[in-house]
Amino acid sequence: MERVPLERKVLSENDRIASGLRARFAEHGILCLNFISSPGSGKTSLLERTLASFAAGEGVAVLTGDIQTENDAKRLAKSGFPVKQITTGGTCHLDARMIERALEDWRLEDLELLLIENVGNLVCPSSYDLGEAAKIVVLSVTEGEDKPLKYPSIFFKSSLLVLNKIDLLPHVPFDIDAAEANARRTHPGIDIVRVSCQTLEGMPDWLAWLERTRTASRAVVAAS
Ligand SMILES: Nc1nc2c(ncn2[C@@H]2O[C@H](COP(=O)(O)OP(=O)(O)OP(=O)(O)O)[C@@H](O)[C@H]2O)c(=O)[nH]1
Ligand SMILES: [Mg+2]
Repeated sequence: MERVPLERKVLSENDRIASGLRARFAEHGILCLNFISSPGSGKTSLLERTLASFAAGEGVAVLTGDIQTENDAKRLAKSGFPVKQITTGGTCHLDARMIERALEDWRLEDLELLLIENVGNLVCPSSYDLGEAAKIVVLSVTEGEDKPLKYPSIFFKSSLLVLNKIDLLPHVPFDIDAAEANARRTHPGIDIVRVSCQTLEGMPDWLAWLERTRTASRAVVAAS
């Protein structure tokens, strides 16, 4: 079979499973967020800081994707919240089937927020719907302000851009205003927050975005 029709078939099968997941998340009132970035931009660090902001016993859980190791799950499990590693064994993105399998032995009734850290990659994960309510793209200041123009798909599909590692701005030639302008050129409606997972600068802006999104999601559940 030619590559393009095969790719289309794989993606439509993924879409079918993802819409089943989305329906289950809606049924259980779960907000699911899919974090995507290049390797090392700070997805796990952002999730560590985020989990630390929650009260013990909140209905929060994390799935974290990696090609090879369990390192991120070990880091995130220190929070005390349920965490599961999905090791893809070479695949450069998570897909909906992997999420479905990972959720098999979790009680969705107990969850209100599901955070998914995708495999570090700015290209492939953008094509695979995981049933999430929103994608969040993380870009760090060491990566170059042109990335939203070079990899437009993930910036176009994301609801929020987290510009991370702003503590490094004095040390790198990164024009953060140009990065934001490039992101808005690709996706005019994208929300943007600037944070440092190191110094915690900007963290309240990210947590406020998350809280607004959780409130909006609860309102949808209440109305349905
Ligand atoms: N200076 C600085 N370093 C940071 C910041 N956030 C993360 N780092 C560092 O960047 C490195 C990568 O961070 P991770 O959180 O592992 O990045 P990741 O996106 O989860 O990486 P992958 O899972 O491999 O894709 C680590 O050494 C972090 O300590 C930040 O805000 N400032
Ligand atoms: Mg990580």
